[in-house]
Amino acid sequence: ALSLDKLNMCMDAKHHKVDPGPEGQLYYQCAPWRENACCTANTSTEAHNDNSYLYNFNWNHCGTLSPQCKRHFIQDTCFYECSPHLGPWIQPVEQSWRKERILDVPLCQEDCHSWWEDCKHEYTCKTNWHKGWDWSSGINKCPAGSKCRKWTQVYPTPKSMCEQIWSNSYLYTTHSKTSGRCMQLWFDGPNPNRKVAAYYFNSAQ
Ligand code: FOL
Repeated sequence: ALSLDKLNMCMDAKHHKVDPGPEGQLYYQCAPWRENACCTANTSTEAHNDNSYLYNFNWNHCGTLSPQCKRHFIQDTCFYECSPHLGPWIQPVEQSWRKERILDVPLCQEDCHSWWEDCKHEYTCKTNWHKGWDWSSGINKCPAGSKCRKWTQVYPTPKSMCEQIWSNSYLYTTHSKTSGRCMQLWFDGPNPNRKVAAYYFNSAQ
């Protein structure tokens, strides 16, 4: 949709609603977005499923992720699909599956660090999870020549993981969740990210 409100809009991507609005039935980890969301209830439920229809994406491409690690991928999916306050970081992109993406969303340090800490004993075969998979079976598998390696070998630091895993959707920051200067994947209560988006939008004007 033509959006004049950069602080309350949905990106033009695969599953996003045209405009944000209330969604009373958002599932489990996506529930914090229920008052104003870019995701539907169905998308929020699917965000919790392995190999969900959203992208047929297989998180377990190098063995089953621990529940402690997987919850961060679910939260990332909720944030990506549901957030109505990503306007300052939405960019046009020429991809078959979406017309817009997010670039360099400043992520709170605690959320990046806890994600990496909870996943650091897992394995993966790729640094960028957006590109270069073998999709011949319908779900992504490691392409020929990409061996499963320890998470810490692929991502030596939290910053490397948060920035590289989704093609720089996120920018690593040292801002804390109380600063108002970074976006939070994990919150309860009213969405704290609107004020953060307003801060960055206004400082860019
Ligand atoms: N989370 C965040 N924070 N940012 C994102 O951009 C994001 N994107 C996804 C999920 N969570 C996200 C979507 N993930 C493919 C792979 C992963 C994916 C969506 C699509 C895929 O089809 N990759 C193909 C290339 C497709 C193309 O670019 O045309 C491949 O080569 O593996």
